[in-house]
Amino acid sequence: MAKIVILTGAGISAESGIRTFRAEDGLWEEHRVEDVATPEGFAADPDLVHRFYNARRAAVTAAEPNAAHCALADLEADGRHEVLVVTQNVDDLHERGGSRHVIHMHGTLNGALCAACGHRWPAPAVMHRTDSCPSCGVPATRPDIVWFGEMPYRMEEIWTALRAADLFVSIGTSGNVYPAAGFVQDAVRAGVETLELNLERSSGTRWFDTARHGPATEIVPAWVREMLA
Ligand code: BJW
Repeated sequence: MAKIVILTGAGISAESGIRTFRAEDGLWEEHRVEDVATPEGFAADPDLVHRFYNARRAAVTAAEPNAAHCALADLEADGRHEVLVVTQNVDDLHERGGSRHVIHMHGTLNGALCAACGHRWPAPAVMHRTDSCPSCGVPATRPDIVWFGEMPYRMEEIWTALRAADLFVSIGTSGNVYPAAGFVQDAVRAGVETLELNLERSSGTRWFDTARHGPATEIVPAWVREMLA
């Protein structure tokens, strides 16, 4: 059975109405990235960071998976390929689209993390700085999100799957943020075939064996149809 590792980024959720990250003005939902996506930003203004993620959680709850999420679930459900989705996205649209094997390497909006003891629990719809950890009782609740300077989750598992894959596919990611941006080079070194599906050329396009450009809701279902033909 062919093993396929699929890396996804913000572009796959764009047509579900979730904004991507790198706007031309360098701002993200009107905030500087350093203020809302670093441990230092959280330490400086936890109320701001909680408000930012509470708003994003609400936006994701109101969104629906699109044809690209559903196509990847169809590829997995078909059973002829072993499919692992490694997503940088913190939304749950892959799971709601039907994918079963999903790794959230940058965490999830549905998770809460205690900055004091490391305990994790399901996030309420609205989180506050003063929420106490259900395990240690310390009011140090943060979103279970991997910020800049922090180690992404389950990296050994991801690299092992990548090296053992027959095909690596990158969908809807700009290739600007490491370590995910380096997966294509890891795959090439391991002799794995590589395919990019993105709206436009990414920073890493030159590394891929093949690249197809267009909206995810068109090019991902088209690729899956070919795989299942
Ligand atoms: C469409 C579309 C449509 C649009 N259809 N496509 C200097 C050099 C190298 C590295 C570093 C460096 N200085 C610091 C670093 C490390 C740093 C890093 O990479 N920084 C760069 C900015 C340079 N990385 C880290 O700190 C990471 N940790 C780390 O490295 O730990 C050490 C380590 C060492 C060794 C091994 C392993 C680890 C942590 C990174 C955490 C990233 N966190 C964020 C925020 C949290 C999530 C959240 O709040 O939502 O994750 S940042 C943000 O970027 C978010 C995303 O997951 C991530 C990637 O963005 P993505 O998905 O690519 O989105 P965009 O917007 O950039 O691109 C969208 C793409 O879609 C575009 O190409 C569009 O064209 C396309 N698109 N519409 C198809 N309809």
